[in-house]
Amino acid sequence: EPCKPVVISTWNHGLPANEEAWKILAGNGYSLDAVEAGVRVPEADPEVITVGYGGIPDAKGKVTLDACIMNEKGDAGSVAYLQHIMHPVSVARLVMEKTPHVMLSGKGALKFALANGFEKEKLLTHDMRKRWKKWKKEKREFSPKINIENQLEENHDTISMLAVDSDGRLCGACTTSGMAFKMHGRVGDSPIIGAGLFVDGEVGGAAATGSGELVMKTLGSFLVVEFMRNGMSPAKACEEAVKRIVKKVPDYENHQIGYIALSKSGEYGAFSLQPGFDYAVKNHEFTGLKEAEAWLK
Ligand code: SD4
Repeated sequence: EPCKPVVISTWNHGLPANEEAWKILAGNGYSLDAVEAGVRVPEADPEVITVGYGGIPDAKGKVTLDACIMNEKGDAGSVAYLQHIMHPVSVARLVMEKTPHVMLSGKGALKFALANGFEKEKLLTHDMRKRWKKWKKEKREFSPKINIENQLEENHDTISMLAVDSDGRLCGACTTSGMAFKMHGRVGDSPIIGAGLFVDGEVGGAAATGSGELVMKTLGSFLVVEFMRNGMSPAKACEEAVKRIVKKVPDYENHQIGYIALSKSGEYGAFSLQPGFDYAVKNHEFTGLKEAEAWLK
């Protein structure tokens, strides 16, 4: 029997995020509150340069954020190309709870956030502004790079989080500043329901990190959940979704993709394209990082 409650999230910034989520899960709270509280940790942390405040800007030096959230009933909310707001995941939650829509973008999303009490903040840190200036001087071409440790253009550090609470409710959230120095206006997979995140409370949830375009073209998270629906384990479902990319995308070797998945019962797993994809897990039996198996060795 898998252990509940449980929370899993992408990369090592998932460790402190899981701890925050756990405070809610351990008190028999709602997994939706847990995933929101969890991913707000890296959103507010300037050291995490691929999410929220302190995120890497786009080619024009603007920090533009993508995020979404989904609950066990299939309700979803999302924001894309949102500027000046530190916690896009919380705006996404309000889109889900307070509007008849799923997704708001750009200026409209900002207006909605401000109308709901969010503060306008400066998200581009001094440090990131300097690095962006340096990037601009050196090269103007956008070129995604796979994960190389401690490299600024670490292009895959979205936080995606999935949790099952003690009542068996499965929810997920995803938030990112997107690809480093992306084209101005570019939106990735992270706010796209079914791509960066998908939850079916009767089956399981899945979420992605890595080159968003590849995830979008294969509707990766939805695909993982469908594989689980058809009987695959979370890890196997993630592997099959990575293999779909390998089959469909000719230059897949230049990219990293990581999927995490969690079943309704609390079984979890992950798989990545390149080696080196860590994900953070917390339940009553285990707290720590696991390295996903990878397609390329
Ligand atoms: C995106 N999937 O925007 C995200 C990138 C990522 O840090 O994982 N970034 O394509």
